[in-house]
Amino acid sequence: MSDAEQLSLQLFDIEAVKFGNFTLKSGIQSPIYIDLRVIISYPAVLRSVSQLVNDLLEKSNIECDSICGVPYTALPVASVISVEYNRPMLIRRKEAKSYGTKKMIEGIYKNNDQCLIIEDIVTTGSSVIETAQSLREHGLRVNNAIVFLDREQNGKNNLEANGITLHGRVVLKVKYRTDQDWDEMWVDNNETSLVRHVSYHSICANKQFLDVSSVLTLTELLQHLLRHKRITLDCVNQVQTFIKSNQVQLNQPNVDEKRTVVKSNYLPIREHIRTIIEEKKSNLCLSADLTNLDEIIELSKQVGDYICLLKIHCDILNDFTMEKIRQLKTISKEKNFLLFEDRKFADIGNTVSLQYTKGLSQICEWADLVTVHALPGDGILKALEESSKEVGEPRGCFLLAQMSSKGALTDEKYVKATVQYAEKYQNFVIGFIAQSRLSTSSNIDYIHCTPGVHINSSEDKFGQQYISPAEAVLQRGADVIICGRAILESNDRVQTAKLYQTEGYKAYQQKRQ
Ligand code: BMP
Repeated sequence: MSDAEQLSLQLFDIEAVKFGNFTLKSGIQSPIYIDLRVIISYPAVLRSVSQLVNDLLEKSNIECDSICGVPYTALPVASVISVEYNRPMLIRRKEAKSYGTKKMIEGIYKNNDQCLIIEDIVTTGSSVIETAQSLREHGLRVNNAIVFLDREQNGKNNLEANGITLHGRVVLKVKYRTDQDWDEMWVDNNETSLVRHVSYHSICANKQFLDVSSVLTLTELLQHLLRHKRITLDCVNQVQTFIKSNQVQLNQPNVDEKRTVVKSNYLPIREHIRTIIEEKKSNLCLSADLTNLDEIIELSKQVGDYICLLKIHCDILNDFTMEKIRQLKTISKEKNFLLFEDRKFADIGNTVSLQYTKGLSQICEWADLVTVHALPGDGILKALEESSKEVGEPRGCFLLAQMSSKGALTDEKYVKATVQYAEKYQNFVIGFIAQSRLSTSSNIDYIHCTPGVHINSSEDKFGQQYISPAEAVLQRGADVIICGRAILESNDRVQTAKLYQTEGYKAYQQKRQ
């Protein structure tokens, strides 16, 4: 007898699968009732379920850095797999905590880690879809899910209709360059010839597929039970008729909604920065105000481990090319920091949207974060947010609320209005460039970045005003310290970056206690 067969009998014996006449939550009368939650009371059964899920994982040659069980029943299954087979686990909360870090994902992960979803039963597929979306929004790659039992009630089709799941078929949303512009399309793996014309970078950014495999289908379960005379043929026919006439349809999104699913990623970028800060013990943003991109690339390799953000001004670079900026982006992913273009947008919406997406630097293509002035009114945020939806990665901005330079016109009234704009566009505005902690009316944990940080200087000749890392964090309430010349003009950039990392993070920890 196969393991799956044996387990099917056990599930029947412990009444995880029952036959008769049941009224479901929806009011529908059903000849079958499946409740896998009971398996936690039968450790041997829980172990067998977990073992079969893990066997399938190994057989399918799926590589993953972590597994994530969908609450609740799949949680213990994932826990057993984690312990028995030494696979690190993540938990996706159903709701964010209302206190502390407001984390949605518990456990340790890095940007681009591969995570496998584990689910006990798939009926509509909605929990798997939701979990995949949420994990992806946190920077994880989710390409596979293993389900213990497929109820065959249209789950697979629903998953497929949501544009993120196809059995054994890969679907890519690719961006490709035409003569004048960028365009995009969906292709699948029998159209891979098209992919040759597409930049590798874009494919990576937009790859959104999920392959779902199940250990057992309902048909197989019924056959096992019939073979071992636990149920009659009549019962099998009744259940199959019921399943056929009760196919569930999830709302099918249109193409535009599909794209929104892929890209509704803004809020997590805030959390992403917090995670990087904790993981790398660094709240240091290096302001790499150098005029040579090659030099920045080299520097980022040397100091990448000690920073959470790398800020540049792309308009001062004399060797800017998209190829080089992509190299920097790759390093940012490897070293786990975000790329921050300090563009300080300050024009009308239409113009900033062009400045953000077009021109030589195509900022939106590569900059995780940008800076924006509130001066022109909130149309600027609307324009940037809309443009940012054209890429398949999370994008966000910092609003400049206060400046570090002497004589800045950012008075109290201005700051208040800036905060109101942030609240209105809270998915895109992830925080502020500020010199103090700003009071907001929502409980969003906006990230406050403070520039003008230097241990050995108090001012430069153009009115830049400096404070120490401790003062920035503990007295002014900064989350992130922005340091430029303090590091760039030092004798040893790497050692100095480490020093600012240590000083900044020590204060950050002290502040959050
Ligand atoms: P430095 O640490 O070398 O003074 O550089 C500070 C960096 O932060 C510069 O890139 C500057 O454009 C930026 N910045 C600032 O100094 N003050 C502000 O109020 C806002 C900024 O973006």
